Amino acid sequence: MTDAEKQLVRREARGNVALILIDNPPVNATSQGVREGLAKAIAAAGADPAVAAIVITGEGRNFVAGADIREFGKPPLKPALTEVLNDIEASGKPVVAAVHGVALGGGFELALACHARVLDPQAHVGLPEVKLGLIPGAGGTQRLPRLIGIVKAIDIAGTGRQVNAKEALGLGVADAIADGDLKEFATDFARGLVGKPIRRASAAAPAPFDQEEAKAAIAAIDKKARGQISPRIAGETVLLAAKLPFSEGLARERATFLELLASGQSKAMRYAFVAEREAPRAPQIEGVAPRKVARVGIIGAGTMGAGIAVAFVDGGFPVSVVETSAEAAAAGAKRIAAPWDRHLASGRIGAAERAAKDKLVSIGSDLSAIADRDLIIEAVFEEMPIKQETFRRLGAVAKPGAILATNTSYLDVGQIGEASGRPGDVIGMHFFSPANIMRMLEVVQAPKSQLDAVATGVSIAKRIGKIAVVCGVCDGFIGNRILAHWRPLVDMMVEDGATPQAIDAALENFGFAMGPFAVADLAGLDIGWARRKRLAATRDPALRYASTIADRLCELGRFGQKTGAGWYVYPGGKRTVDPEVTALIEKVSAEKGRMQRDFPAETIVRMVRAAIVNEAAKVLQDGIARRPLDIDVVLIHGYGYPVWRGGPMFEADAIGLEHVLADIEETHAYAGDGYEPARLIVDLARDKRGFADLAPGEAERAA
Ligand code: 3H9
Repeated sequence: MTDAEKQLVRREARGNVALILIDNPPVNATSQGVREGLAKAIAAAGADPAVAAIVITGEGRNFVAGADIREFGKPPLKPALTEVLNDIEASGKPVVAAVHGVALGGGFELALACHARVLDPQAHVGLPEVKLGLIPGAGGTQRLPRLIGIVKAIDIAGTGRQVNAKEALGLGVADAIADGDLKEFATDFARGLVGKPIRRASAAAPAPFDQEEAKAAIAAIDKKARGQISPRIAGETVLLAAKLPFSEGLARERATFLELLASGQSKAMRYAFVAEREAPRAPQIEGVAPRKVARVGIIGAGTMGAGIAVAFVDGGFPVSVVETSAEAAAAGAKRIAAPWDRHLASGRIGAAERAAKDKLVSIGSDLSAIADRDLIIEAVFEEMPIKQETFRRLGAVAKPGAILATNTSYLDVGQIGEASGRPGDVIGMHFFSPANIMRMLEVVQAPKSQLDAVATGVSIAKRIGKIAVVCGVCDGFIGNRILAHWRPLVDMMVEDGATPQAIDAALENFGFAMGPFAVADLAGLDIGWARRKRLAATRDPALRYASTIADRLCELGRFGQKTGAGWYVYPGGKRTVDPEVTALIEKVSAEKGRMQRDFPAETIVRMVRAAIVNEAAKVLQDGIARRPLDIDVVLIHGYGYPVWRGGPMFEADAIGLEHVLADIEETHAYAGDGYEPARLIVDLARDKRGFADLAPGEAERAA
């Protein structure tokens, strides 16, 4: 072995068992050096007469997290993982995988090629390739069904979900769960296999199964994938294991894997994977140390405040919540407890864990309770005077150096910060609802926010499992500003002849989980109504007002799902078109004298995407987002933009900005003022460049 290989794959002797250790931080991906090192180590152990059995394991936090994503798209380097795994499986000496942390993708495939698998109790295994627009490419779709059956393998390969050790044991994919030290346990286990017949997954036949059940499982996975193709293909490739000999199935799997690797969907999903991890590394906070946060305070225990409290407690932080009165505090306590009580009832958490949650929260109505807190998040009503008053009081009570964060979705964080008397400590933390579930978090940097305060917002996000994107101050920051721009466009279309259900269907077929009218019904129409009334006096009369129908629905008390009716009605919980709404739309359109026209689904989608990309470019020009990837991450994780499209900026580049510009011009011609093409897109399209070609700071110079 060369020095480089020794570092990546090492061999240690444990009596007559060879322990092969993969050591390739951060996650032991099967990079070229690992594949080569593994091949050599297996060959050497096979040839060594002192070795009777072999254990393969990983150093660090994981077994192996899969193929090296950074090698994808580059010319393949020998040896291929498939060949290495075939060699491992062919070994005449028993080979045991000792799995801790995660064994994912190629890592799980490595474990499947071994003759037995021993799992740490906390280990997880899975085939997440579909989440990168791929299918397993090193035997996963052919070995797994031979071990656990076709239908269960379709589920695991088609969904990409992680399977815990207990389930893995039940499925028969794990042979044992380690008791005590994993390496020792696995070494003993391997020794126990010496002299016994070797069990090779590839030699087994999948158990008999119900064809119809398998087809239904694939159809269900395909439906959930909303336009993403790899989950269905993964399921279909698993099905081949029932029809083809192992080697042919393996060849078909490999060919499909390579085809998908070159597909637009996989490129988009791999980009999104990297973008999600890149987003928190905002250039302005590079090298800036965050402040220490051990204890958290939250002002307000309404829907948002309660969700934020749950998120922090779930992240292990002691949280003190302050409400306006004892009654409000009691109601807030109930809201905070609700998700944990549900998890307890469903068995997701046990009684001890449930009790531990309660120990971390205190709630009352005395503001001094948050005086010792390192981070205080305000989640009161979305009204500037109320927020300012809260910050004035926080400025007086909070300890020096505490970070004061406002959970606002639209308001000026700078103005709120001034009220505290210490604007340097103030940032925005815009959580998305439900705050304990949604992973997106916009960390808002106001002009006077100190960089270490911003860095703290970002680092704390990671600690509670959120994805932070840093943005500047404007009405709606990144996400809501873009939403507020394109949302009126579909209202205009409804006035001009499109139905809400046609628009929802078009955008759901595009890949959004829910169309905009269904979302409005879920979120509550009253929120937008209140905002429109508040802004009525300052509205630009040159802009077309297309919310009349929404206003009328609210006047009728139709606030959406919570009142049983909004854009739709919900008999038995099912979203249903209401003839009354259809009549109302026709009436308002006639009153306004709107010419009716056809909106094919393709036009709806093209115009909406054009409006999103156009406003996103303005967000870049204005310096609200520093990088196109920030926008993609916000739209994917905050607004359900289909991840297999990579987000609007990535998709716009893939389409070509000159084509997107033509769509923007068409949208502008239709929707009028406010929809003018962004200078940045005009410039980039002229130069045949894309968003990905932007140099740091270039977008702002285009403004
Ligand atoms: C595959 O296996 C194909 C095969 O079937 C066929 C082959 C022929 N490669 O997420 P984190 C980096 S497809 C390279 O922040 P966590 C990641 O970029 C693969 N790098 O940590 C980050 O680096 P940086 C199937 C990888 O603890 C650092 O590791 N496997 C890879 O929250 C830490 O990552 C998957 O899809 C990789 N495969 O979560 C698994 N994975 O700091 C994808 C991670 O420089 N990975 N990195 O940005 C994961 O799900 C999570 O990363 C994991 C750790 C659960 C492992």
